[in-house]
Parts: sequence; C-alpha cells; structure tokens
Amino acid sequence: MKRITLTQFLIENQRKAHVTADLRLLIEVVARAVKAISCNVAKGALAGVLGEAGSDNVQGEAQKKLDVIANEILLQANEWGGHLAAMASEEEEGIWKIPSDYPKGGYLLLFDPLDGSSNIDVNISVGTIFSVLRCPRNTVEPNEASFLQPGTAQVAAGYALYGPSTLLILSVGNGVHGFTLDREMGSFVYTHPDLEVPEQTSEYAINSSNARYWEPPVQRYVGELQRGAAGPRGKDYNMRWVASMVADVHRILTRGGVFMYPMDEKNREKGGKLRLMYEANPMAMLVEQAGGAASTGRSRILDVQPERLHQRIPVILGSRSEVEAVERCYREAREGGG
Ligand code: AHM
Ligand code: MG
Repeated sequence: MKRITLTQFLIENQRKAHVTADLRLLIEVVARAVKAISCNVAKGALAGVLGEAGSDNVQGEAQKKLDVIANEILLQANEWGGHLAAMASEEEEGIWKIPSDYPKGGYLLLFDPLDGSSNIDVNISVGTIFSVLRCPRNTVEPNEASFLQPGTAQVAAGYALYGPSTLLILSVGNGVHGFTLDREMGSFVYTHPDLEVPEQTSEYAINSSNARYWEPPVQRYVGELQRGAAGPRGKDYNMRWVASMVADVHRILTRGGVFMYPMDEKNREKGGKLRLMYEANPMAMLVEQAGGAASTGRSRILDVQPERLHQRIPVILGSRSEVEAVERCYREAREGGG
C-alpha cells in the first residue's frame, strides 16, 4: 500500500490552496515537536520525566515535569522558523513573543502542551492540543488582544495523542485527518482520512463525581441516559471517562459519543474547567469538521468571543444528536419546562 506522509499530505493541500507555505511549515514544526514530546512521554521513568516540577502555572495548578518539558519543546521548536507572530500556552501567563533575532510571520499559535496531566504518572494516555489563528492585519507588536478571536477564526486545529501509538489529528478546514507516528521511520503516516463522528451513539463521558455540582439541565440529561432502555431515551448507554480530553475526544471521533465538562458550582467563578482558546476551540473545530457539534449548553463554542487568554468555558461536544439533546434540556429549563 502506498504510504502518504504528513509532508506529502501538506504539500498536496498547499497545491490545492488549502494551506499556505507558512501554515504548512507551522504544522510540520508542531509535528516535529510532537515527536520530541512523544519520545519523552514514552521514556517515562527511564528519562526521569515523571513527577512534579515543583512549580505552579498561571491557573494555580501544580505543574508536572512533563508539562514543563512539553511546553519548552513547543516554544523552542516554533520560535525561529519565521512563520509565527507570537504564541500562547496553558503554561505561560502572558503571550510568548518571538525573540527579536528571528523573523516574524503572520500566524498565532496557541497550545495546551500536555493535556491530561493527572494521567502522566499512572501511564495513561495524554496529549497536546493546538490552535492556529491569523495575527490581525497591520499588527506591529502582537499582544494578548491579538489572540482574542472566536473559534470560527481558527485556520487550523489539532491534537496529538500519546497512547499505545502516537497520533496527530488535524484540520485545516477541509475535514479531519489523522496520522500515525512510524517510530522507526520518524515520520507521520496518513492513516485516518476524513474522520467523521458517528451520528448514532450510546456512549457518554463525564466526571460523575461532580454530579451534585452540575446545573439541573445536565443532571436531567445524564439522569435520562442512566435510566437506559426503560427511560425516555429508550436504550442503554455506556460511560467512559479517561480524564484526558484528548483521549476522550479521540474515542468520540472514532466511534461516537458525547463528552461533557459542563458548568458546575465548583468551577462557576472560573467560568468552567476547560480553557476556551487552547482546549475547547480546537476540539470544537475538529468535532464540527467531523460532522459533530460543540456547545456550552447555551450556545455554540466556536461563536464565543474570548475576553481573556486563559478564559474557561463549559464544554459539551460530540455526536450532533446528543449535543442537541443537552441543549434541549437547557432550553426547556429556561422556558420552565424541565
Ligand atoms: P489539564 O490541561 O490540566 O490536564 O486539565 C484538563 C483535563 C482534561 O484533559 C480532562 O478532560 C479534565 O481535565 C479532567 O478533569 P477531572 O480530573 O476533573 O476529571
Ligand atoms: Mg494541560
């Protein structure tokens, strides 16, 4: 069988004008960084990369060594190529400016360098999530405001999943495409063309230890799923929760389902648990590009106008019919019917 590498895939997309030369370079550089992160994740204790870094990030969360390593790999790989105007990371309080000795380009790159950090030390899949925006025209020196664009403005989004195999899942706005890292060859091979979220599903993902903190529409929706064949949904549902969003979303892209980290009383003041600009938006773009839907429960995630770089947001995404069922619960609660 003819193998298509990520490089060939991107060059063909450039010929069809789906990506610019700079966006192609950007994605290739991210993919190279992902290979380096994958090596570190795979070595684990052998490379001394497990455990706490002994520091907190801007969100007040304790950083793991691998959070710090993955962040540095992505920043260093991307700062010199001339394709970026600036970067932003979950692990950096402010935006990351391109050092003055390197040329600047027209794109902004945002990332969660290592998503699912709580799973690192227990050898469960983790990932990297990234989002690409255009730097607003005529920007001399990008600042935080340059990044505050809705998810609909993303020109590319993707994630890497460091699981039994390392995958790179990508959208440049024409569907969702997946690549598997061939470790011997050191290249990403096109293995998952045109991923689509299956419409019919009987799987849901939510951390149900938070059930007492959920809003009533989510309590109602999950309650209906849990009543199974005897309840209003008329069928039995299965539940999965990896606690790595990348792994949960990848399962949904592969075999359908709905993922929820909804608004809850524990996270209300912060606006939710997951971050809008480098977790929710890229995942929402991928899921929509794969035919699914992504909502806060009240509105489409990709339409939300960000107000802060590290803003948080409720996330409900996956098979369209289930996301719509959650939105219906919210609507009926507003209208006094549920
Ligand atoms: P992180 O970016 O600090 O790793 O946090 C995000 C993760 C998601 O991957 C996952 O869905 C969620 O947090 C799990 O949260 P919880 O531990 O509350 O179940
Ligand atoms: Mg993270």
